[in-house]
Amino acid sequence: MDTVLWSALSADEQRAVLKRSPMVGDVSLGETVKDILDKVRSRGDVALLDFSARFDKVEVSSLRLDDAEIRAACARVDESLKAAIRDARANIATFHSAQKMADISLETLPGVRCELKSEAIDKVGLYIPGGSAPLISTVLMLAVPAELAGCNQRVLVSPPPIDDAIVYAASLCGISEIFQVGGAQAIAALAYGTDSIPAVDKIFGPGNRFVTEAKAQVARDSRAAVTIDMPAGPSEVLIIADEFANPEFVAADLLSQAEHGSDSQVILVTDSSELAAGVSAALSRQLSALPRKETAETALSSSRIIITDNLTDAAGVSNRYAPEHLIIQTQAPRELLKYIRAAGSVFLGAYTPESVGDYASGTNHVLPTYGYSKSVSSLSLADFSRRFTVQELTAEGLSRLGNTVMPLAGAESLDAHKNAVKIRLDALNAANELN
Ligand code: HSO
Ligand code: ZN
Repeated sequence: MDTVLWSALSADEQRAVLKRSPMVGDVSLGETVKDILDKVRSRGDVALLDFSARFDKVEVSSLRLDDAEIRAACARVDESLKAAIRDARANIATFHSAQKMADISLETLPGVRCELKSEAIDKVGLYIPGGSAPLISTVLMLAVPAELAGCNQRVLVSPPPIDDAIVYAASLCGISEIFQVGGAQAIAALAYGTDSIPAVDKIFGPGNRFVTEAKAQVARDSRAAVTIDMPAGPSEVLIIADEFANPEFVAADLLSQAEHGSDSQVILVTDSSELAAGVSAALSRQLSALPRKETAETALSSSRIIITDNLTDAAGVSNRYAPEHLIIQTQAPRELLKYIRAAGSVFLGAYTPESVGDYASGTNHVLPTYGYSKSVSSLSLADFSRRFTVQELTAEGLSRLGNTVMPLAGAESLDAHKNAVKIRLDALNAANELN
């Protein structure tokens, strides 16, 4: 990892150090994905089976897993893994069920009632990546809040051959509609529907650049009327550490992020050059023992260590970068927390590795990347519901509010708006005069 002295950098160099590689794909990615979406829209299930054979090199006879297949998959999962999945699920459920928001109902004026309500999104699609690391934990992060929010139809898609533990985790969360299809074609199926896969209202979950591009394209397509959870880029961690941090712990955390993918973003910000040197040494030692050494090594080669004059500056660097995960391993981590303005999820202290949040502490691991943590929140129960408002006025309420609405409508030259109030107030006055 390159080491740079923050205060010695020019403004341009500081910008360059915190720059991410471009997220959106090139023109050809956009066109390839558009072509896949069009084919699924016109040819449905046939296109899905073709794409699975071509891209995943798997011939599936049926897209949907039937009950017997689900039972058989669950039976193949090791008991100790099942217990860990159940334990993680319990913690995630505890934290997410506490996120239920109370409805609001109040009068802004006598006779003017306003309400804020929230209802579950009816149909949700959950995308679970497959490949070299089948993300069992992502099933829990999506399916637990979807179930708690009360989403009626929860459809899970994952590339074939679908991992047994993914099927177990999904079943544990009450999901029975499991389809073995992945990539951009799976996103197309969720957006437009096919004979076997239902169209959903919102699509959740991480994926490779084809999946990410497909989510972006269907979200822009009014024919689909589907929304997505959040924009997604490669996974990231930024660690702020001081001289009191254990360099072995810091190195282990950097590597746990780096092993996700060769494009993973890993940054260490510290006010201690001794700690920086210690982490560099620990990194090479720990790296050599990792099975995913090559992936991690590539990610580390474009990562950096930034030395700042003090910890407040370190927090400033972190805020500019706006990481997905922020780990603070300093003597007083909570002290720094108050300076943090942008981070998807924060991990405080020596005994809080990112891994706990990735799997089982209870927080959600679907988080904003690519600097979006400045304004996008970590996934929560609220993302599985829609909020809407209700209002109801009595005649008295309208009489009071009319003198506020009518001048505003008049000033906007929207006479029909004004008249919708006036016609009622006139009717009320006429009725009052009769009495
Ligand atoms: N760090 C990933 C989540 C994950 N890690 C899943 C392990 N499994 C993105 O937050
Ligand atoms: Zn992870």
